[in-house]
Amino acid sequence: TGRRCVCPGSYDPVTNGHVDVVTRAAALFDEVVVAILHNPAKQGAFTVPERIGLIEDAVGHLGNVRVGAWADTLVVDVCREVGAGSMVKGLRSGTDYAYELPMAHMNRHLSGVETLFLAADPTLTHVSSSLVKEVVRYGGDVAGLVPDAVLTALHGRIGRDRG
Ligand code: COD
Repeated sequence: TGRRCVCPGSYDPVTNGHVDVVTRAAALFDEVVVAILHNPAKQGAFTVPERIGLIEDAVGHLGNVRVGAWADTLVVDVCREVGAGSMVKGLRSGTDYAYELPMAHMNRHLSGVETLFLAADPTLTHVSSSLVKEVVRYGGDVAGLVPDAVLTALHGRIGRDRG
């Protein structure tokens, strides 16, 4: 086997910020499981199969990354199922930290799983799935912030031409 971690998230859709975290996690661990989970606070723009396809397209070249989705499941149960002792997440700001810290404590309380935080790439700290969707919805350009396939998918799904 080997050292394995989980990179959990909504990935609706995957951005270059996610790709950066997964790529760096793949350099630190023998295997990375990208886990698409349900965030009860968020309504999805892309279906789970669409999200899986877009992530695989973006990180498939990394030989030690696989992608899965779980419904109605705790992230700690995903970690147990795939045999990961830790999860890796990105931190963009103090707001991320405030959101992530109680989850890290709760997940460690529940199962002992550790949460490791990678400082976001400073060129990508403004990138989030929700902001990217909002910008595209109103005709803005997010090239360079998401993989090319995501750009195409976003335009097909929610984009409009500038009037
Ligand atoms: N740069 C670096 N990191 C980034 C960037 C960026 N530009 N953008 C996002 N990230 C990081 C985020 O900080 C996060 O760590 C990760 O990428 C995923 O981000 P999102 O937005 O896709 O995912 P979230 O925050 O909606 O994911 C929340 C979970 C689905 C992980 C959470 O709700 C969860 O664990 N749900 C399962 C149920 C559960 O176990 N609940 C109890 C938790 S205690």
